[in-house]
Amino acid sequence: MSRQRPLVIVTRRLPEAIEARLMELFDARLNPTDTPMSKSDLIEAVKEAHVLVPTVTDRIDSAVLAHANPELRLIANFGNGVDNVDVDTAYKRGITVTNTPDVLTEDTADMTMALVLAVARRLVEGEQVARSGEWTGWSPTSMLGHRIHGKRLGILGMGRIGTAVARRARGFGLAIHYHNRNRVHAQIEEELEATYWDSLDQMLARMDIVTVNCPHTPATYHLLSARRLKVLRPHAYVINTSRGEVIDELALTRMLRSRELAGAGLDVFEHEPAINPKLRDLPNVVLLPHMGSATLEGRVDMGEKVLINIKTFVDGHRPPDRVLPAQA
Ligand code: 8YV
Repeated sequence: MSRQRPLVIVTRRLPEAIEARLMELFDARLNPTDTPMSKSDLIEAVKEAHVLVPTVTDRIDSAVLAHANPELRLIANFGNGVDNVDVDTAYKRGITVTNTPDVLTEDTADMTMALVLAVARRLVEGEQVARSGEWTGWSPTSMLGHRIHGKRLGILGMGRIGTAVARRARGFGLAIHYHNRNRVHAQIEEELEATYWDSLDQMLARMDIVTVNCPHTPATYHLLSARRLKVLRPHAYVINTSRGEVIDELALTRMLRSRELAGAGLDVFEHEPAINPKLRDLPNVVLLPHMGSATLEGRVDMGEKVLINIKTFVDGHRPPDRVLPAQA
């Protein structure tokens, strides 16, 4: 980076305090209207930037990176998941990629549990009845959901967020089961009284609720495929606060429509911001607009991470949240 103050292009609006600090420290170009950038906007950005700060709404793929100026040295993603960035191509071009782990773990785990409760206890339907002015009064058989206490929760992906979900779920009396690339430390299994399933199919066949907490990578794309969804029992609920691509959304929608699955709580979708209209029509789903980490505190912490990653990099050190390609 040749200039004293590197040109940092930020693709979306960030919390005020973070934007102010970015302006103080760097030659920052912000996006005050918060309009999502088109592919050609992104190409223009990488032609100029020394540091790019994208978010989940920006696809920084090899076609975009092909236009990067040689001085683009860092992509400091505002977000934990980096499936929006072609990390392999960036690495090959000598561009460092960083993300914002840890700081959104608790908020995302909270939202996962909120969706478990919302689906099982029909919170959205109940709220609509109360708000409609057409509530005719209490009845022993109205608005019956299902108890979660004593049920089996299968966590798909036992990383930071999956573990935080398990801790909460224990408090709700759920039995913890999990599938992960690697078995977690025995001490954590013991603390959570968690059962590890090497076979995802075998776990799915026995669960009452499944939460998706793994990242979207080539290996996890449609991990919950049409075939695997069929393995679930008809009373099961599926919750996803990770990435839509991990589930075959069309197959899930079909099964929810035919009641081969009892319900779903989805904060993420395969083709965001589009949501399958057939999914939107279903009464047995709770849909949220990708807001798992949407707390003011979380967004400020994510911004702080972005600042630290850029500053350490610009000062010639290795940034703390460096993301490497899978095979590096
Ligand atoms: C963020 C997320 O809001 O960090 C992630 O991986 O999914 C979200 O919670 C988003 O990615 C910001 O870019």
